[in-house]
Amino acid sequence: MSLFKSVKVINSGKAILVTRIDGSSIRYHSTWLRDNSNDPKTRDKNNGQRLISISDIPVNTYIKYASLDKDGKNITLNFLPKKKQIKFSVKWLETHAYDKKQNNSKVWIHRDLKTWSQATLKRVPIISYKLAKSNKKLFLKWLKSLHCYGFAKMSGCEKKSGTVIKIAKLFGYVRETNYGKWFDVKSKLNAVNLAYTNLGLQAHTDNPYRNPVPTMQILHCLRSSARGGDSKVIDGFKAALRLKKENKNYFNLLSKYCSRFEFKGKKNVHLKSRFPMIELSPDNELTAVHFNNRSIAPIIDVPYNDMPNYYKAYRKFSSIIDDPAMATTFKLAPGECFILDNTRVLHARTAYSGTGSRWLQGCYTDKDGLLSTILTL
Ligand code: NM2
Ligand code: OGA
Ligand code: ZN
Repeated sequence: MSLFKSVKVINSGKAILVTRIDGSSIRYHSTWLRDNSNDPKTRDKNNGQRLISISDIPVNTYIKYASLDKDGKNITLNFLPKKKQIKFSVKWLETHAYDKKQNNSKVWIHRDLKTWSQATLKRVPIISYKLAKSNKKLFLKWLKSLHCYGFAKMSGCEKKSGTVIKIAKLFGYVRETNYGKWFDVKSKLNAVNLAYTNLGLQAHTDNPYRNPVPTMQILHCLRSSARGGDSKVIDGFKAALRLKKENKNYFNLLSKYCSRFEFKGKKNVHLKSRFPMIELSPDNELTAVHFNNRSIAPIIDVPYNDMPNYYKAYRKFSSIIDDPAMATTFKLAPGECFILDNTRVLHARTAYSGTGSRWLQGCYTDKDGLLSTILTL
């Protein structure tokens, strides 16, 4: 961490400019600094939450004096018109720097994430239920890889109904939906959802018809003696980036216009949503993929003139998703489960035969729990 060499007040106190030992410099605004003060009147000492609101900071806040401590580790700022003296550590200022070049025109992926295809995810990160419970270090490593790839496996889980809830509780909270706290994925008569048949399912994200979508899913295997029923997972971010590379216009169409999704259950269930198939944040971070051929509803947010190309883009994206080179394929054995980031990783299954049995149990949970567990372990 480079130390600061000097600090000076600029722009009539509306900002400071600090110069580093290496000669480079960086600026911070007075209102931003005042807002981020860490004194006990600004933030509660007990819980760290902010006690003030933005209206408590005068519009004409400025810095009268700024000085660098002798050891170069802190700077002291004197604010006016509301008199206040605040210290900031140089280290804190460096980690929260915002005066830097930003490239907002590029689609970006958070640096903690790594995209993958069949070739790059040969070795699926895996842990046993027992180790997940008993070995903090290995468990944390596994959680981080789940976060990084949006996918991981667990082995050695109990082959008992309801175990999927125990797995979810290892790192988060179960999201109850109209399908229950957890659900049986089995072939049923008059199935309310095609997942509850023995048909193959094209790679998809679950519940795109629900807003907010469940951000994680767990599928746990209890029986798998039927022929077929293999699982496939695909990195939706990798697929989106491939689409962008192969046809930028198609990528733009799928991120610019919303698709529609809908699910009608038997009783008291009617879910509708509106999401782009490729979701970007305002600064062009790839934030989610919503893709499910079974639940897409009539698309009505694409202007007439763009509709033919929108369909071409949709078709192309679908063919990338179907490309075997994108997918990691495996067959779950009883006692195994996989966990995925449902905003990013798509899953599929091949059809299975009527002889033998196949029984999975699934549940939804959310990424906030996963991230919080990673940060606190
Ligand atoms: N189930 C398994 O999102 C979907 O409709 C896929 C979800 C029924 C909870 C299936
Ligand atoms: C699902 C699903 C896959 C499978 O339940 O959402 O996609 O392998 N199931 O049965
Ligand atoms: Zn599914």
